[in-house]
Amino acid sequence: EKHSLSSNLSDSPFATEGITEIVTNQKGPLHVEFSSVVNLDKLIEEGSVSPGGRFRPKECVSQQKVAIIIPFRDRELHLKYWLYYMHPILQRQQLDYGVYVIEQTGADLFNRAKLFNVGYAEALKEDNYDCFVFSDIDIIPIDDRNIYKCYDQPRHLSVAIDKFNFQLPYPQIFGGISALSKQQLLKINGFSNNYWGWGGEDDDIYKRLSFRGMSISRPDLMIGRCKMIQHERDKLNPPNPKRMTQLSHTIQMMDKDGINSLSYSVVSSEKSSLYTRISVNIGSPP
Ligand code: UDH
Repeated sequence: EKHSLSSNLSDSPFATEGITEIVTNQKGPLHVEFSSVVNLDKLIEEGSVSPGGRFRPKECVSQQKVAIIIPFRDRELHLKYWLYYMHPILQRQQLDYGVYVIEQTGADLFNRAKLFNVGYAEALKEDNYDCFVFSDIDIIPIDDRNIYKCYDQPRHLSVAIDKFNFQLPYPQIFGGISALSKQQLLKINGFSNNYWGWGGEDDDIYKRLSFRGMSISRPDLMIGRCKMIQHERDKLNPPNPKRMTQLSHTIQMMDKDGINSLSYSVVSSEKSSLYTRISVNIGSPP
């Protein structure tokens, strides 16, 4: 039996309460490691992923169309691991999905949240996605029951990372991997475009969500286990010294800083066999 069965006939794709999902393709805990170099040839030859990193299950119709958005610059090796491990997991989860790597060009400070907004806007130009998973390139779930889809409430997926001893570092944390429906994103005007450098942007997202009356949904600490690829801090992503001050103004800023103020230009867009790479100019910090 390969189909995903529901015990309840709710017509909302985000209604999860009271629904038992039986997805027998899933395996539970997985082996994931980053010590040997991975080869993507087999995955490409297999042909299950369509150009641009699109997939939809043959056995059923997925409830949601999911765009996976990855903020990116100069992490080619991490991208290989991500594709190698994630495509098989996402396929077993029977998702209808597309993978968008949003690459910041130039040598300005990195801006993770603005790249998320760009990914949202660009994915919607391509298809009518109703769920957006925002993922760092260097975090892989090690249990495939951690589903990359949207829920009634914004979802935090990377809850138990090896780097943090498989614990949640603090209850409001919303960094790493998260999933928001189009509706949830529109309620908060997307994300801030103004966090240049490392830190703060994820807490800003949490504040936006809670100011709009939403709460965080999470898998438990076993299903939510993830591994992170160890790396040094990127030169162009030093801690943002303004982040604390910025975070004290989220409530005043959120209606004018976000999807409605987003400005960028696409430098190039390329559909390769396992993902779509969109390189963008997102401007410079003030
Ligand atoms: N990212 C890039 N390129 C960059 C910076 C960030 O692609 O130059 C993306 C990537 O998807 C990454 C995400 O943004 O997963 C988050 O950035 P990060 O991995 O640098 O953030 P994290 O908090 O690490 O995971 C901070 C540096 C830790 C240094 C530890 C030194 N021992």
